[in-house]
Amino acid sequence: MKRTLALILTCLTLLASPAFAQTPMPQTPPDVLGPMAADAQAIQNYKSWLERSVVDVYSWIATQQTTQQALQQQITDLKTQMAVQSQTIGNLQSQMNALITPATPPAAPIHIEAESITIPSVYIGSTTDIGGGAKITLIQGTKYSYTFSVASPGNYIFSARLGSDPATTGSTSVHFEYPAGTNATGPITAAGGGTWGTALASKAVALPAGSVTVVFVVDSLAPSGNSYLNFFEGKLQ
Ligand SMILES: [Ca+2]
Repeated sequence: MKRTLALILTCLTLLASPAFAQTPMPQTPPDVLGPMAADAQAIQNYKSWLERSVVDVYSWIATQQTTQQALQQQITDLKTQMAVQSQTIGNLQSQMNALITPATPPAAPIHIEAESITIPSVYIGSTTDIGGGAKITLIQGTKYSYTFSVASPGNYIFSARLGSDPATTGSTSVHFEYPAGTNATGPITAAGGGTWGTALASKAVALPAGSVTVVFVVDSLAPSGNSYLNFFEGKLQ
């Protein structure tokens, strides 16, 4: 407190001194901040611009994130649709394949040439019937035994390719036994008169896969000439 009072007295004494009274007082204080005002305003403007820019950048980022999420959702939806479409195409392809390609190809028919027999001894002659090759001359009451391999088991309809001399009349009747001793087909009949024809059995024969022996039996022959067998076949039902 004493020091403050002493400072005040010193100042009053100085103001009252003749030297101080002779010193002219400046009318206005020097403007030391004026030249910096423009720079300060420029800095303030720059700061405001930076702040707006930061806000704009954040807003742009938020917009981009929203757009990215929407695009991501669209991609997910498209993938789901593609999976459904792919499944549909797969199903249609399977249906088309099933229509184009049978699940199981039809079994090849059994085809046995008559002249391939070894027992009993038969008379073999050439023929101009389909397939060319040879035929055997049939003898009434004879049983011709054929052993062959069956690839596909099932019920087979047998047929016999029968022919005769032109002078024959009436008809020829045969049947197949399987197993031996059992009439498996019923009568198979062909007309005489010199023509060749394929006579079908009316009853199917159940054959297993593997080696089987079928007996061809001549029940009756057309009179007045020879009758022949070119081949016989079995077709899977
Ligand atoms: Ca033949």
